[in-house]
Amino acid sequence: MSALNFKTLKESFDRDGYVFIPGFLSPEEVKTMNENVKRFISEKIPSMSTGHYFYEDQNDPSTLKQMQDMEKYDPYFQSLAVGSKFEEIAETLLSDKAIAKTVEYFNKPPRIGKATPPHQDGYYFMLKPAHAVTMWLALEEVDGDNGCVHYVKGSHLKGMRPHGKTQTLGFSQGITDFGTEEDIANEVPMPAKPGDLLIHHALTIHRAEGNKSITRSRRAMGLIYFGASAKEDVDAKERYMKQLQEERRGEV
Ligand SMILES: O=C(O)CCC(=O)C(=O)O
Repeated sequence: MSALNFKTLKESFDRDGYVFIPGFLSPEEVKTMNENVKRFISEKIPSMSTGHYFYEDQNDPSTLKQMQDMEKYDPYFQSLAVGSKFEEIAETLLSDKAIAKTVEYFNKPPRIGKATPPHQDGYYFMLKPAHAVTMWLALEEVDGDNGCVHYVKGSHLKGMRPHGKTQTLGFSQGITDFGTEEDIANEVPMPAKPGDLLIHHALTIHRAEGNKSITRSRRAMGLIYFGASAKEDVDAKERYMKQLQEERRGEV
């Protein structure tokens, strides 16, 4: 990757609500990351809290779709989030100290990987203001067939949209009025190669299609950083987590 121009990155992030950095990781770095993901899955899942990992089909471990808080379980993923080049870019885009919140894994297993509902991460974060970024790094080739991310350009400038419950494990909330003319006109698909990095603002609307391929998975890493100056609405968050637990137990 040629040297990044932080000023240009920040300008396009502020304007569009996202940036795309091709080849952010070298093929060697992607190989190391893939090896660590594989190691993590076999070593750590047995000790992870429920709610930190999800399968498309609970009875089939090959359908692992999502993991979160990986940095809490493993030093490799901790070092990815803190004191890293990801953190450096987060600080540039936020113009703030960046607090690493979580390291995630997103897969869409072949054929059964479900769509990611349109949403704004800020709805889940409950921050005032929604001063945070999400990074999404392709671990393999991702395109329209296996479910690339789509961004609605400029949507971060238009505030929070209404969200409601979805049936998608790991993405319990989605925008209820998504699909306006403006959404459709401004939507941009983001195919990516291994090592390419997407970064979006906490208010940027995004979604992904399901995986239509019968042979290819769709694996990616996610990293979330909050701006240190934003305040977490702790009460709202607690209420929301309780609601999720109740939904999971089928109480509501
Ligand atoms: O990987 C996906 O399908 C969506 C990821 C996402 O919504 C996010 O990183 O905020």
